[in-house]
Amino acid sequence: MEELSSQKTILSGIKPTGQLTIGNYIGAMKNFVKLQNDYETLYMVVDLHALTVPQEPKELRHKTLSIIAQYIAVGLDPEKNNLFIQSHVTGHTELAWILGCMTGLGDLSRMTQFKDKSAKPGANVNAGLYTYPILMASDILLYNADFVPVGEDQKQHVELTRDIAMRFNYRYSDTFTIPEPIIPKSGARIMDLQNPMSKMGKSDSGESGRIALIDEPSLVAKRIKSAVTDSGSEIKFSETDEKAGIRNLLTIYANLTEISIAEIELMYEGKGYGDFKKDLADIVVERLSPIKNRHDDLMKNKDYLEAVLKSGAESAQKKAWKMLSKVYRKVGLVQAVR
Ligand code: ATP
Ligand code: LTN
Repeated sequence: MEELSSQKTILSGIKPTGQLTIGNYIGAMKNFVKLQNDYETLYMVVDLHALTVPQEPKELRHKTLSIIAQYIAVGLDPEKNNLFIQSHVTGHTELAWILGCMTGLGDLSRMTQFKDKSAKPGANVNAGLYTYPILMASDILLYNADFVPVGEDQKQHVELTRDIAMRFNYRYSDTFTIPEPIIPKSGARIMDLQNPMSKMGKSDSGESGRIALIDEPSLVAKRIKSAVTDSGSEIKFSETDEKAGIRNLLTIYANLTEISIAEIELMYEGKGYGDFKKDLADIVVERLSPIKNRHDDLMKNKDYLEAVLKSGAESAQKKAWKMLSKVYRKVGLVQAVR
């Protein structure tokens, strides 16, 4: 990441589909925090994306605000970052329409996230789930983002965004910046604690397979201690499927402490999974407790959160209008007289 120059724009978003997990934190939010000092940063809660799966309206409102509070609680300073809610800015869905008219059905059908989500038993396979990557491309291109910090599962969507942007630029002349994903080398895919062959997801994982940033400390410890491992006993990183559980726990340990995996292996030579899990439970609790406390305080201060959102949306809206009118002009729409 060292080679990134300043003045560039960083943008990312998280869906309010459930409680944020340590997967969201390690794969994406840790990078949001790291990048906040040197770049222009826009971090959204992408509530329109959440509607691709059925949501209870009251809960959706609560989860959306709770994620804004968690953005601040993990260390994003609202003075330095543009924190806002996607639906507060007009332009995301409008640009998505234009981009949708330039995106092939074949491209959308290739998307792994669509294939996975629509193959789930009882899945509600609606048009929004299918066109979701176009809205994501619009989120990114609307602000000319240079870099997009995300976990591994979003790489394909950022690649599609790049293709759409290049297609538009080729057809209508240079308009969009071609964005690049920023994906952490380690921790880009934290796995479900009960099923370490699948990704920990805030809405896809069962309760015992995930840890939320705002879970009670006793629950956090319990989840780590009951994480699935294997019949072995050595604390060693291995790429084999059998070792997926311990590999995932080692990755979580390394990412929350910044101690390298090799060093952790040395620290636990001659010790068993029980000792390792006990220490990891303490580490996760120690790391998450201040986040939970700060979140809980912020949720009692709705006026403050609303002020943050107002200023975030105002400044994002200015940028969005500018880009949208440029795009409308380039594709040949007659300018409205206002
Ligand atoms: P859902 O289960 O509802 O699909 P999710 O937990 O996958 O949600 P998103 O809102 O889709 O979360 O993702 C927010 C960010 O967190 C994205 O950048 C995504 O790549 C990253 N992310 C999500 N899950 C993980 C994970 N298990 N490990 C690392 N990064 C993750
Ligand atoms: N598709 C992403 C969420 C998302 C996003 C974005 C991420 C929507 N818009 C723009 C980065 C940039 C997901 O499912 N995690």
